[in-house]
Amino acid sequence: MAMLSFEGKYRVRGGTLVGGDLFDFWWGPFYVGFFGVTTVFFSLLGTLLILYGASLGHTWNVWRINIAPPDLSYGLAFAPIKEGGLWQAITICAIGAFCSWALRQVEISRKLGMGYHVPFAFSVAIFAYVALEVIRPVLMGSWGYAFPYGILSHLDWVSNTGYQYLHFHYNPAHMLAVSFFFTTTLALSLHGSLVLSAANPAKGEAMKTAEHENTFFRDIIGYSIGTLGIHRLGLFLALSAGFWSAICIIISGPFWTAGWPAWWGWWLNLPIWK
Ligand code: UQ1
Repeated sequence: MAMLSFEGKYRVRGGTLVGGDLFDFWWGPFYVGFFGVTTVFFSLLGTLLILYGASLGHTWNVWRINIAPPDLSYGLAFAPIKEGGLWQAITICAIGAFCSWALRQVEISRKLGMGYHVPFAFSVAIFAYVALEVIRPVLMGSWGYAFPYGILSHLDWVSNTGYQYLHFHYNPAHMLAVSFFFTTTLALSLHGSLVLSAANPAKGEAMKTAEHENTFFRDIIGYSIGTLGIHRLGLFLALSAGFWSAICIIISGPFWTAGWPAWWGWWLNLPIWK
């Protein structure tokens, strides 16, 4: 079915979570819905607050603009607007926009009768952000532990926070996250190259199919995970990367305060070395 007639068939009422029919319409190609309105509201307000925050700073150099969270001494209270309150408002807007976007994905999935895999996957990315900006600062007792909004300043934050634990690569959850990130790129490069190789035969020859793809992997490693399986594996790998990233920072501080190399003491202290 051609795209335009498909859209005509499936642009149907219903599936909304909030607002009933009120926001159940399209703006050009975009489905709006209640959460389309809230997405635009939070993104616009957040962007304007970032611009205002930048205007209060010392530079318009995009690399060096910085909007910092409140000082540690404010704890978990609201801070004055020019002392981190702006950062707090921007964070509320960001979370509002991200969650609105996820819920708009849910409404579109419901309309189309699809599974919720897309909003579920996006929610893991939201979880990673919320882990850094809300969960860990709340567990540590101050918004000042969150990362600042700025290209170089947030890199400085990552470096400083990492060195506070001496060597962040010894964090076992960080090890898992990094391994999942690398394995994700391996899986996508295998999958992308396999599909393109099947879709691009020699000139004049017919395009190859899933049977060729299966056979390639059975010939080379004795196993093919299958065309649906590779997408399940890819989603699992990518979500695991995001999930363990969130875990590795949540445990740093709230549940482990020494350097991460020292965590491996349990290995050195095993009775088998005695
Ligand atoms: C695979 O087995 C498969 O099934 C045919 C694909 O689908 C097109 C793939 O993209 C890849 C990469 C594989 C091989 C993957 C493993 C884990 C054996």
